[in-house]
Amino acid sequence: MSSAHQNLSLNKMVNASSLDHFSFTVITAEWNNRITFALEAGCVHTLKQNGAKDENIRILRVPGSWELISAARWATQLQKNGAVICIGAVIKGDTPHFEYICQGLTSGLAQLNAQQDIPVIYGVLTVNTMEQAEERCGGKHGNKGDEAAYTAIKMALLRQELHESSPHNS
Ligand code: RBF
Repeated sequence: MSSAHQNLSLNKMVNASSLDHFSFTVITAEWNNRITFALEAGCVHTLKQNGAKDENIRILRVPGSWELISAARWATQLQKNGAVICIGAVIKGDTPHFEYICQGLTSGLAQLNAQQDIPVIYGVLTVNTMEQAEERCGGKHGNKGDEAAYTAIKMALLRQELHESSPHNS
């Protein structure tokens, strides 16, 4: 599915200071790191470009995408606002391992989103070939790390907006 028709830009939603106090944790899997480090760079660049402060961006590395689940859980336990962004690249090989990792990772991160309050963003490529991965970390399909950052910002702002407008908070 192309992202050409997805609304992943921030338009005029964010003014320079609105991300001042938000914390972002970017967790990157080192497996296929030619891809994942490019995704991470895109993600961090987009966070900063939209006003996230250097000192509020934490970058963690885990061995493979499978480990994103534990690290994301630990990160959400420490954060009061903002978002946790998981970055990985799972590339189909000759064995069923791909399916197991993708399925476990997807349901692990889905559970985290369902069970706690900090948004956990799915910035994981699940592709058939290295070429498809390259096209999505700065190639003809853009950089999905940028898109993960936009999603993180939108969710962090949405959560804050809901908290601020809740009658229980006034
Ligand atoms: N991790 C990834 O992030 N992407 C992969 O494409 C990937 N492929 C794997 C293939 C095999 C056969 C194995 C054993 C592991 C793979 N992993 C991959 C690593 C996995 O996410 C995890 O780090 C290890 O299984 C240790 O828990």
